[in-house]
Amino acid sequence: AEMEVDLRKALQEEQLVLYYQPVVTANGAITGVEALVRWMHPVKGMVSPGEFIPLAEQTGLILPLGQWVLEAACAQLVAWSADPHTQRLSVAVNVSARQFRHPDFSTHILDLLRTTGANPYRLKLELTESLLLTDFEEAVLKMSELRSIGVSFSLDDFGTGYSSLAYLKRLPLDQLKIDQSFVRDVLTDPNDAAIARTILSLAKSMDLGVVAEGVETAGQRDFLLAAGCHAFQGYFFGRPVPVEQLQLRPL
Ligand code: G
Ligand code: G
Ligand code: MN
Ligand code: NA
Repeated sequence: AEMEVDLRKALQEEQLVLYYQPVVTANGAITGVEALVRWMHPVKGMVSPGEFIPLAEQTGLILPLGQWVLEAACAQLVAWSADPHTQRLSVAVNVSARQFRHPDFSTHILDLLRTTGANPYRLKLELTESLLLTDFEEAVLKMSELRSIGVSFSLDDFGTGYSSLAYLKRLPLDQLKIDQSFVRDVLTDPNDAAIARTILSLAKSMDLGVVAEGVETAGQRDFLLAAGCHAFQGYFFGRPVPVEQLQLRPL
């Protein structure tokens, strides 16, 4: 309860910050970023979203919090649009279940894009399998509406949920994100290697993009590249950092 009061205050007093983790090609050139929210608590220091997102979901604070994240991400897109070196960067935003299920979710995003002037083609929304499986038809409608104006969708933590291929086929998705739990031991665990290859071939046959998450070594990158992966995210390429610390030029 104390943390709930604190989080409410954090929203009012602008204690939240967006960190950005680069999404890169095999040679390390940045193509976009994933926005990852951080709470700069006046006493506790930096609090991880793993700690406060679940609380925000329970209390409903995820609605204003999620809106704040989307606003900040759109403002960043607008800032980047002025410079030829950065104007093609995309920003991926994690969307929580309660946020996505809100009846006005699509309307809020449309309004936000209109008022900020952010390019919808640069905004990617990350959804999880479990979020999509409840109210499947409703989810498809919302996604289609936003996709028709250029917003794209990624399925986050892919492989850890329960979605069947029949569902996957019907979702208006652009991209799968291979969960980091399969990447971690991809060089030593034959099962993880098989899962990574399967996701890549599935994505190819369904004409979906793929980002491998949690890439920490050149060896993992090389394996995934040989298996047909062309987009990567992970500490090997860059940790989540404040925008001023992003390395925006190709490595
Ligand atoms: O950023 P890590 O850096 O610790 O993120 C931990 C978890 O918090 C991840 O599952 C990530 O998807 C989630 N997360 C990070 N930022 C956001 C956000 O802005 N909104 C939501 N809903 N989840 C987020
Ligand atoms: O659930 P989602 O995939 O949105 O969350 C991504 C999480 O993974 C964040 O907490 C982020 O900080 C973390 N992360 C990003 N790159 C790496 C990595 O290379 N290794 C590990 N262990 N975690 C990572
Ligand atoms: Mn994510
Ligand atoms: Na993920």
